[in-house]
Amino acid sequence: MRRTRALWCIGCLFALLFAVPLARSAPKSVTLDVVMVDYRFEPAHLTFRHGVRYRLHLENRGTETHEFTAPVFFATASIENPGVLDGNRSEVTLHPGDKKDVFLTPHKPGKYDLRCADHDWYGMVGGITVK
Ligand SMILES: [Cu+2]
Repeated sequence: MRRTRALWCIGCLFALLFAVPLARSAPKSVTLDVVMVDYRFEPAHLTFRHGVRYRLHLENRGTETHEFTAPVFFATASIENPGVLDGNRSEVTLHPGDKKDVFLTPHKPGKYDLRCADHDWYGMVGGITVK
């Protein structure tokens, strides 16, 4: 009986030793959702805080392909999954129904341009503020 309890305690100890560091290893992020429709961003103006890790979640609910084009903003942020970007790291392309996440940390406060490279002429523009 005593032995069973000792084994149980050792089991708990191992669970604590391994589970706690695993939970800590997934860094926290703030999720910011942007929906793209024909022909606008919702919301059109995004605000980030510098030094904070974000999950920028993009969804295209329109019937056309849209781009989240923000070259200067992306250039001043560290991006953990740069493979999601294209066009020289200037934009994220989403076909109808696509959902993509960009994990990034903005570093430089300021105001940045946001547009859809295909439909800016149609008013599909917005803005990004980093505080
Ligand atoms: Cu577009």
